Amino acid sequence: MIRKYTFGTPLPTDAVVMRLPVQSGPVPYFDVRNGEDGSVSFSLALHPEEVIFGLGQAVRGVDKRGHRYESWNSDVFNHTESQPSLYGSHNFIIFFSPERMLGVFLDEPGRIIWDLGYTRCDEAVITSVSGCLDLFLIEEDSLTGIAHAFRGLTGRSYLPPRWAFGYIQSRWGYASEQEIRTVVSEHRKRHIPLDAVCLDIDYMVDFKNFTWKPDAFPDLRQFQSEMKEDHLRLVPIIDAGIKVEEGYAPYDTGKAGDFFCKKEDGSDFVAAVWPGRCCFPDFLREDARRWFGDLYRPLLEAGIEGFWNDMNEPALFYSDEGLADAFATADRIRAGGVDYEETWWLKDAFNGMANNPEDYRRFYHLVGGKPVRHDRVHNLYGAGMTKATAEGFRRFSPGERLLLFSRSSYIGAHRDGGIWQGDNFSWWSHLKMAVQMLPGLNLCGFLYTGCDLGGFGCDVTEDLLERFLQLGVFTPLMRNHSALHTREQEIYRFSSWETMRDTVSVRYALLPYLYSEFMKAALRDGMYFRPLVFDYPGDPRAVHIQDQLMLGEGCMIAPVYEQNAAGRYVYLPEDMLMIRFRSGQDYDLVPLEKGDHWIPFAPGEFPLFVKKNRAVLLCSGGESSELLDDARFTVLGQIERESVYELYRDDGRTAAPDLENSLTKVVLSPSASLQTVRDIP
Ligand code: MIG
Repeated sequence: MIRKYTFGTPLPTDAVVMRLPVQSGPVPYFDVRNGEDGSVSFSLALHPEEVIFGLGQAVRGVDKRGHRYESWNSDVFNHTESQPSLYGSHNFIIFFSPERMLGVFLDEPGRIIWDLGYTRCDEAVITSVSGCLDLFLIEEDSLTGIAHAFRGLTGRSYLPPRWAFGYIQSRWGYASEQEIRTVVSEHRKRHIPLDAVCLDIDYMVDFKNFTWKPDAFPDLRQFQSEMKEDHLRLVPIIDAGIKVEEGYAPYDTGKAGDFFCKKEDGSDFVAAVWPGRCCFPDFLREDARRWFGDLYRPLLEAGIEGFWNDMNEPALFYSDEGLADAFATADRIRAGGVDYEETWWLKDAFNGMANNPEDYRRFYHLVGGKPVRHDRVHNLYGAGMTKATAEGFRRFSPGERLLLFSRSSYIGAHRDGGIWQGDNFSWWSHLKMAVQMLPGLNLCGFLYTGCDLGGFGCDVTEDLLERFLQLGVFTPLMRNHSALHTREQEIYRFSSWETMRDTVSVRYALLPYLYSEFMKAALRDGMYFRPLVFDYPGDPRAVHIQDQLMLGEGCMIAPVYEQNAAGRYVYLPEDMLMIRFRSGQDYDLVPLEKGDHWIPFAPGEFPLFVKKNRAVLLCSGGESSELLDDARFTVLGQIERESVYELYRDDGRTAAPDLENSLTKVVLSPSASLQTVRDIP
């Protein structure tokens, strides 16, 4: 059951696809308080055993209780435990205690504060700063039921093409066709599977969107078509800002259509990002989205089938006004004399220029023809860009799925694209963080996601990359990405590249199976990754497990995320079969009993656990997703009673998949052996 309550005059967000009557009368569960500042807060006493799931892209554990978060899309290059916000606003949580099971969604694009047992450990207080919102309360008789109902409310998750489940190599700094050919050949000659290479901002002319360097990429269409013959795709980046430069078509056409965000005086808002001074498309306007979406055309016509959208919080290095303010502060200090305290102000004046809250109050969007100040709708900006891109894709190739993943997002954008988890570091703690963020993202509809494997910032070590890859084997987006000036982290750079290659080979052996699990989850409004308690609601141990996740219908993962760990503890909520992988062909099959186990995992080893009477399907592998044989499988499982596995297969690209007709029922018969080879035509 979903109930809707409205406070103030909420602005449209397009998050919800279901029409519901607005309830009158008091909101159950919560004490509602109107703040003197115009805010509205909802408070609720927490049961001692209550856990809180959700919030999507946020730091800390699977259970969000015990901290204060803010929904305020931010370009934060340092995901410490104290970060209140990351790049997306995913305002959905589930309260779960012996006494209650309640889903809560706040549909409001301004700032939301989530005090989840922070100020008082026994109370949750959720505040909409604007005082406006649609509040949705979801009650079902299971956690999965709530998750499913929420997806019904907000719509089906984005479906990427099947090749997007292949291994993707990326790095900020790849500057030419030549460099990319080298990256590819270094993979191919070692038989490290690879499906795509990302182009970061270095492919553009002066970081200008929709341009590419003529010397470095003389014939992009030809290059992409050669790559495609080798079953590879190029995935270029697009940033939110459009460089202010007359004669540059995206600027000229944007200006002609008046599609940029405006200041109060009606002039275009300008702030610097990578290309220098930029204007910002008003993605909240349909006509601006149409214009922007069509800008992808030349790249699509060159054969590009995937993009990543960046800097769309939007990230701002500084505005004209912000820079002027900083200089004014510097001049004032110089005139007044510098002492130790002034040097702090001086530093703050310049360090505080990026993503400055002042700047988000300097510009306006047109919503229904009326100007709305940016900070009122801040959290929608990235979602608007995703929408513009997806709409453009649909106009260009209506029948096909293209790859799109964005940095910034809001619920609703999960229908149009995936997201990556943002600028993590090459830290062991960030490997754990990536694991813990996944179920929240799935709960909020973002199924196609993954972190920068190896870590984006800082220098990776071999063992860390290997353990990151072991997680990446299971995340729908499996991308190795790193920042300029950090240690190069392509697999082939390392002495243990063979081990890493074997790890990637597990992904390819599992690819048809993981794709099948993903597609069923997406098409049935389910979750691909879940906290354990979603499957074992009555198990008091399962509810507190923070570092293992259920995957698909029948599996569980338990990544190793500590340096030099020779293994780890794993809690099995029921008897399971452990597949301890070394490669797609090399693994141990170990039936284990419900309970706690310490299990050794040598550096190149990692597990997948399978419930009884469920199966995992391995294909014979290959170096590209397009070269896998998905008609012949090794079926792994502990089958004690006749069961059925539904294998989802389609052409991997149709925009309108037909679930029922894409399923093959694989009958699993009771058997003493844990693996059988099956032809599944
Ligand atoms: O300010 O395009 O999160 O993945 O490599 C940094 C360069 C801009 C941030 C993205 C990252 C990307 C980088 N970008």
